[in-house]
Order: sequence, then structure tokens, then C-alpha cells
Amino acid sequence: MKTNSLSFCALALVATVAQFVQAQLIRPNSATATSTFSGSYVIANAINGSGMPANFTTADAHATYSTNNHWTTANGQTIGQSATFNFTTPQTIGAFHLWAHRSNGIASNPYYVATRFDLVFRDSTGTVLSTVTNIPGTPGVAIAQTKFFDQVLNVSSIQYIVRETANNNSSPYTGLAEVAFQACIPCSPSVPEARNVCPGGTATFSVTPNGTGPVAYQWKRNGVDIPLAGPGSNATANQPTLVINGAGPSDVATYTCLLTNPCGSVPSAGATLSVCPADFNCDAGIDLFDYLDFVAALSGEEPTADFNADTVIDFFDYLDFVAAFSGNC
Ligand SMILES: [Ca+2]
Ligand SMILES: [Ca+2]
Ligand SMILES: [Ca+2]
Repeated sequence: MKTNSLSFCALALVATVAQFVQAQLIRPNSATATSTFSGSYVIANAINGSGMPANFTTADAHATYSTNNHWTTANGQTIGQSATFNFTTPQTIGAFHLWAHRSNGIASNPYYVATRFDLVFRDSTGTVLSTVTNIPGTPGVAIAQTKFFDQVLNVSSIQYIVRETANNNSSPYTGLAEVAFQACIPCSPSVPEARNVCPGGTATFSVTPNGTGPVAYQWKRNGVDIPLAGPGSNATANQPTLVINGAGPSDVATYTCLLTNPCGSVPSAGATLSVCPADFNCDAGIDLFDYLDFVAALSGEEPTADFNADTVIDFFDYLDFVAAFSGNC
């Protein structure tokens, strides 16, 4: 009995979350298209929830082909064709969700999703507010494909223009199964990769936002903001890629990036920078050539042979190098 009760609570929670996500989706009030296969495949089928479950979320799959659940263009009309989605009340838009057409095999190319398209945002007077070009689409995806862009305010219409279809535009048709929009999606940052560089080498840490733009970046060293100028500064501390030149002991740390977009701030996972002293020739590997180069530097009295940084080149540098060489970094 207790298990049943818990299950019921869990189901209720899932339903609540699903409804919340649905509530965030912005659905167009009307739509027009430049090309339509027939009266059964009109653009209205892409905005009325047909083929979707009630209270659908972006994780729901659109049903496969049926006459009145998707929009299809006329035979041979694909590239340059468009659909325009209208909002009765101007909207703030920062993401586009599209469900691709899912053929039953009638179409000669079952993947007639647009593989590249543009979005043009207009206000109520028809003035273009923003254009996002060459957005990629992926064939064979049943759930929503979500596209992010810089948030646009006061949007009354969005034109979706087909630029390319699968198989080098060989599809005779294109279309959409369903669309929805969203004002803002929080960043879901990619995980920066750990780096291990030689002394004086260059380390880079990168993060992609996976959320609505515009996105501001602030890299942190051991949790502390890296300044753009002054002591401990780095001019790339506010960029998607942090570049650390001339890596040394003071750079050894865990790096994270705080991403801030119109819906809030989200930190990335941390990535460590380690400096590997035994990679003497800075080729990202430790092998006999590092040993040979170090011994050559020793006999040449090169400053780089001052391995323990005590301004004297002597046998202790050799011992320290050998110790580092046998270590694993
Ligand atoms: Ca539909
Ligand atoms: Ca090496
Ligand atoms: Ca020394």
C-alpha cells in the first residue's frame, strides 16, 4: 500500500513537471505557408498539437505519418519555401522547438526534414527584428529538436525558410510535424576538459552554453573570478575559451566558467590544469626525447635546464628531472 502511495506521488510529480514545461512552450496562434501539398497537409497541422499527446513536452515524440498531423510542401517545392508563424500578442523568443515529419514510407525520401533553415523574426509592422541563418536540422529525430539563439523581444511573427534538405536536396518534399517556441532556456554548459601541459605551454578550456543567448562568460580559478586586467589577469576570462599562455605552477588549479544568459547564471563543471615538468620538449608526451633534450640543455648551460628554479644549474636539476621523468603526468 505504501509503495502504491509513493508511486502515485511520483506520477503526480511527473505530471506537474510536464505541465510546467508545457506552460513554458509558446504556441503560434496562426500560420501561413508558401507551399502546401494539399488541403490535408496544411501548416495549421504544425501548430495545433496534432500528432502530439495532451500537454506534450519537448521530450515527446510526434506521431508518425497521418493525413492531418503535419505540413508538407508541394512535390518539387523545397528550397526557399517557408512557413510563417504568427503571435496575436507579441512574444519574447529565445528558442525554437521543431518536430520533424515522420514518414510512413510513402514519401520517396523518408527524411524530408530541412537539414538547414533560417528564422526571420518580425514585429507587428513587419519590420525584421533579427535573422538567424543556417540553423542545422537532423533527420530521423522523433522528439523535439531545440535551437537556441539570442533572445528577441516584441516578436509578432517568425518565418521559417528551408535552405537545404537531406541527401543534397534530393527530397521531393519538406515540411514540419509540429513547432513551439520558448522565451528562454537556461544554459546547460558543456564540460570543459582537463589539461596537462608542459612548463611554459598553452592550455585552453572551452565551454559551449547550450542555452538562449546572449551569454556572458566569467572564468574562475579555484572558484575566484579571473580578472581581465591586473595581477593574475587573463584577457580571455570573459570568453567561451579561456587561453592560458606560459603555464606555470601558479596556473595549476581547477577552472570553472559561470555562464549568464537572460534566464540566469549557471556554473560549468570544473576542469583541472596540471603542468607536467618532465615534458621537456612540450610535445604533450613523455619519452626518451625529453630526457635527451634535458641532458643536452644541461651540458649547454641553458636556463631551461634550471629545472628546480634555484638559478643554478647543477646535479640537483638532473636528479629532479629524473624524478619527474619517472613520475606519471
Ligand atoms: Ca502536428
Ligand atoms: Ca615530450
Ligand atoms: Ca637548479
